[in-house]
Amino acid sequence: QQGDPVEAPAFLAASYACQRNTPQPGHNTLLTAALSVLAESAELNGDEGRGLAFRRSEGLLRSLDRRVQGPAELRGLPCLGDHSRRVIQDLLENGVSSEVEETKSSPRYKAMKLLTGIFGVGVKTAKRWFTEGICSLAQLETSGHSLNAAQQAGLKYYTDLNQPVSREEADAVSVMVEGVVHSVLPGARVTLAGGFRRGKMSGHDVDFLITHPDEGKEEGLIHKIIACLESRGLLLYQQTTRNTYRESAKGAGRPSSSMDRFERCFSIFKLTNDSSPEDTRRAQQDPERVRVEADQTGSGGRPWRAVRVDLVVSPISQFAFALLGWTGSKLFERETRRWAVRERSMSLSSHALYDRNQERYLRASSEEEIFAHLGLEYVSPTGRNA
Ligand code: DGT
Ligand code: MG
Repeated sequence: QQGDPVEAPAFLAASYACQRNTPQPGHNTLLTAALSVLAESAELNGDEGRGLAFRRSEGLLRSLDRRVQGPAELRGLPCLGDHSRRVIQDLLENGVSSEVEETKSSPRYKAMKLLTGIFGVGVKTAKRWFTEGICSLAQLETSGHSLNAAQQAGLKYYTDLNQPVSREEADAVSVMVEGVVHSVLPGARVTLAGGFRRGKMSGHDVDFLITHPDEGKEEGLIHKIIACLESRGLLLYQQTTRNTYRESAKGAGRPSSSMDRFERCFSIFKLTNDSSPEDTRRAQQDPERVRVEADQTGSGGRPWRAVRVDLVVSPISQFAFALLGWTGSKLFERETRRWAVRERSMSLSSHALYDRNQERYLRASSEEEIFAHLGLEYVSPTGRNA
């Protein structure tokens, strides 16, 4: 019943996810789905360390190029802690893990998942509500809590936003975003990032990076994009943040301290049901048609759905770092930054790479150059599904 021990190839012995190629969806989806539940449960409890341990185990199993059939095959593999190994063994021997099943059916896990599934609600807020006995959307609505604008939109479009975005829908949104960006700044470049750049067939949102080959031209661009999207009736919600990133003489500081500093817009798009990429392209040439369709907001059988979209604007000089940082996966990003600090004494962010030994920033105009600076073999986006 137990398979032969596998002679682990060198890349499998690698303990950082950024040293491995991790295609999608992997050969061990039963195991990775189970570990993902335990990771999520720990994260929802605010136990980051425990969550990360399960995520690392999950990432390692995702990278294996064959299906694990017995515990003996796990010998010599890094990243698998005792707890993860016990769960895997259970799954391999019984086809199910009682711990995972109990977690999935626990009222706390179910309520926390539901509440954090509301756009704009983080773990802290959900925890507070759960402690007050709120376990459903109906209870939240009658609780008398005042919700901020993001949470109100999250509640209003809850069903849509918890329905995965398909590849085709992402392509339709891409055409919309490209049309708008090019109309407000010719020559600007729009790049699909996030899970879709990694080749995923569905996602929880659509992530875009926007830049212009002439440094400085991108300043203030997000506001023009938003104004144009709004005039075409394509936005249901948006919140914009300014670019607050500045290089400091002391370097990038802590690896995570310079995140989130780009001009950025968290938004909810109104995507019409017939928005195939081709239709959307045609509609771009006739914005009035899109506006009229988008106005048909009847609640019964409405001809559109809400889709979460993140727009991030980067100066061209930081673009390679932004692209690496916004392509993910989250574990791949975390591991790349951990590798940089621990193995190279460098600070990596979505803006820059700082070499602490040389006390200087290392420039890069492509992801390949960043991997080279870090002394890592290049991993293509489709291999970053850790
Ligand atoms: P999804 O959307 O659930 O299918 O999966 P992803 O991988 O697209 O995840 P998402 O959209 O949450 O984030 C995409 C990548 O962007 C993620 O791997 C890391 C990065 N990212 C997300 N949020 C932030 C942020 O607030 N700051 C920075 N710097 N990066 C972020
Ligand atoms: Mg995404």
